[in-house]
Amino acid sequence: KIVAHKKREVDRDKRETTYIELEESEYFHRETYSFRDFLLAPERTGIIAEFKRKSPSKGIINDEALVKEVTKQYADAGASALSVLTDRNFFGGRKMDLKRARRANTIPVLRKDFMIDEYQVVEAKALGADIILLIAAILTPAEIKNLAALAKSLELNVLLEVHNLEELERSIDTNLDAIGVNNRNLADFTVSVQNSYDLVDHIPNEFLKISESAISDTQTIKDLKKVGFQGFLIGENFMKQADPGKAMEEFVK
Ligand code: IGP
Repeated sequence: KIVAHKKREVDRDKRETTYIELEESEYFHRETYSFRDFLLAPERTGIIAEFKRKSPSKGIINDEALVKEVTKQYADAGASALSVLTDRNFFGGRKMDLKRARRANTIPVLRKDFMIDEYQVVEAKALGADIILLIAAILTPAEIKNLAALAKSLELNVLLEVHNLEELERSIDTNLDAIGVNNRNLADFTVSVQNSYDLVDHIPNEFLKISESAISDTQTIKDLKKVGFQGFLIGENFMKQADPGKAMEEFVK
């Protein structure tokens, strides 16, 4: 349902804003931050802190928090990267949210959306993103290859999200920088961090290893680090608090 909606949305966006206009964006020619450098920096936490107002599984999480303030607090609290939802219909995100996060911060920003078309990759660069997400569950291996190659040519980092071994094995590509294991099953919304433990040894070491979703305590991060994870994508645990930035500050104390 999300993908069908996204296709219509992208068709409309293409008619509204041309590639030439995207390339005229103030951010289009900027040098991106290295996801790897920030994830592995010893003075940072490895946390990819997410700005997410609502989701299909949880409904409204936080519709008052402001993207600029929250992302700045996340970065000050030691986030290695920021994740900003730009899907409006299902996650309450805005493309402007990504621009605002970009403008306010000097760490990598991930465009969190359902990427199905080259246009969105070019648009991600124009909005100021450093990293794009490719979700194996909604893309063919050929699509992943194409979108990742385009992202690389724009100097964007690529995070591939997988949910099981089959997706991982069919989707591996040299233009990927990081593999994220989603602990949330997109088909039924059940969550289990065990999914990360089950898949970690199947991820080749040349890729950054990220555990995504349902992380709500620091012990889980310690345990995930022990088995080889370098990045931890956390949304709801912070966003469900009135002050998500403060929540992250407390979390990393
Ligand atoms: C964050 P959580 O459980 O901490 O809020 O999860 C992030 O992993 C989740 O928002 C997410 C997501 C996605 C959202 C993972 N993959 C793909 C939209 C699309």
